[in-house]
Amino acid sequence: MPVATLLPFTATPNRKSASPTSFRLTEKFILLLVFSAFITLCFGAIFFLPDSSKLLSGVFFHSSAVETNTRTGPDSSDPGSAGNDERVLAKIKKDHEKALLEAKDTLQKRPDEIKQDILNDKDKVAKESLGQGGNDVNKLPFVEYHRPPGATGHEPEDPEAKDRRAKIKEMMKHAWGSYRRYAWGSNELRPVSKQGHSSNLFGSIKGATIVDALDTLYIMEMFEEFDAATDWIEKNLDFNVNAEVSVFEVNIRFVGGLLSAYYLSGKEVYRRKAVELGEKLLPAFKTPTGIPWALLNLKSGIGRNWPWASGGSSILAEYGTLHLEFMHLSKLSGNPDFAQKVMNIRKVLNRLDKPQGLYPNYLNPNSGQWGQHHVSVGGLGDSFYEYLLKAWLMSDKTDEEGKKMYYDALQAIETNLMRKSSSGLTYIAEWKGGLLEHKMGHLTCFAGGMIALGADGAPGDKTGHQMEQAAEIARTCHESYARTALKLGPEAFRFDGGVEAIATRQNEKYFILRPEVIETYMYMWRFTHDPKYREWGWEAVQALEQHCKVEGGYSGVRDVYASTPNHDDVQQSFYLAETLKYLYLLFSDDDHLPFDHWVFNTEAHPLPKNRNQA
Ligand code: DMJ
Repeated sequence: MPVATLLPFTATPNRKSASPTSFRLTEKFILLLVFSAFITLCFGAIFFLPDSSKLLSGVFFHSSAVETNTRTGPDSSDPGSAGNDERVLAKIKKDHEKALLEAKDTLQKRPDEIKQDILNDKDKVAKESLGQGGNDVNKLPFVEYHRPPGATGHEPEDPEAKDRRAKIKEMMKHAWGSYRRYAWGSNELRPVSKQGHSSNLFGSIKGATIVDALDTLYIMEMFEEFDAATDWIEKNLDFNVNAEVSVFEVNIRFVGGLLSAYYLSGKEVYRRKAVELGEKLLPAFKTPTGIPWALLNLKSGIGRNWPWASGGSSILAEYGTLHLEFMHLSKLSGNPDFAQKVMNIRKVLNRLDKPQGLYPNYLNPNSGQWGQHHVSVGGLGDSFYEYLLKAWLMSDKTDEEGKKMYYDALQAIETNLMRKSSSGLTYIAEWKGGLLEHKMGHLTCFAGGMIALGADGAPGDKTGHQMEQAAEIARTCHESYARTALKLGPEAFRFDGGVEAIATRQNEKYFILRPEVIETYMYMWRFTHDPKYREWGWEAVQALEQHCKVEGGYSGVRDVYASTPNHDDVQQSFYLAETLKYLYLLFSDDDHLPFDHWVFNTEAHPLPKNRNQA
């Protein structure tokens, strides 16, 4: 079709320059160009002006949305339309309020938390597009993240508590800052010689202090340090090592630390790393009974037990301290294996006869029979009892089996191990084939906190009785500190040979920055608000500052009865994970990591209770 026919009104008959034909053609061509540019501009404006979709729907898809509504809903002349309008208005109001709340929530978040929310949303959309729950086996299932209450706190109103809490944060800064300066990436710090320290408990896995300290950094709002730790973990934390590790230690410090960091911060990297490490630990359960080995080569998956453990036995406090972390691993990975493994441990235990109702420290993973009949609520036994109680609490009190096992065990401990000294100090002795050794370990002092935590659910009106027991144990453990020259507690203290709460053997006089006594003060403070627990905690702070603080961090001491400290030159990772965290919580208000929502693993890593996981 000729252009002239298309554009009759563009003809300019008076033009003189070129021949009429050629002139007309050129002009028509130019006019065609101008016209098509104009049309393009109009379309461009429609498509690209802000809110063009609304314009489009209004212009081209005339009121289709409105029509859809009127077709499905009552006609405007319908007598019910007034009610409909109200419903629509109510919905608009509700949506508006929801949006306001969300905006308020977002404003309260840190930039990295907002970033994390965006990543979570993206992940959710990606998973949804993969199909229900996600089908990619190499990826973890989508888990909606909700931060449980009390992940961070606020300054206490009480001025003394406020100052003391600030002081603990300063201590954390010194411990962490020194580690960062002198031992970054090593497992622990040698604060006197100012260099890294590696414990063979972790094989060649590195960074124990970083992972153990993560949640303490978070709850103290040391976010810059937390971010530096996260960065190190993303780039350097590697579990593909050809080395033997302690399954228990790696679980409580690394898996526990990573899980807590995930629940506090919502950062996916922690969930991924926790599950990756958990999977590496699973071969430890390949024994005839499913009772795991103590030691495991992470590369070969070959396990064995400590050579010193009675007849090749596994240790109660080690295989009995996996439950909390493994239940969370199943939840976060969608892999039921973790939960099955730890539930099977209970099955094995429940089939066995228990001497006087007690659980011996040693159990052979091949035969499923007890080794030596030694029983302890300290080293080799301690956290097994703690995890029975906390499994019940963490399950929002649905794990009746854990509950029964805990209260039955506690009754047997009270009957057979708990004693009173002649001056009236309550202690928990060790039991060796029916004979009592009147010694209590520093480790055993955690039991004051545990008994207080469980007292509320004690069967048969025993709540008051158990609270008294807990208070008495706290007092005894305080005495073990008060009766030393440095005002720090020995590794073990005795109630025989004319002494009470005093270490008599040279190899029991050391203090390695352990948390258990302060842990018990923290629980007792929360349940009683008796000021003496804060005072006792403060005494410990002063002793730590005076005798353990050195230029390059904090060090353990070799003899708490010597008038001047002889430093052991190790800053244990649990000092940052536990001792400083429990001190900080002791001087915080109760709504910071509230017991209603959190349980602490045995390395003081907070894990949410089931009620938070709707
Ligand atoms: C920590 O690693 C844990 O608390 C464990 O349960 C026992 N010992 C240390 C601290 O003393």
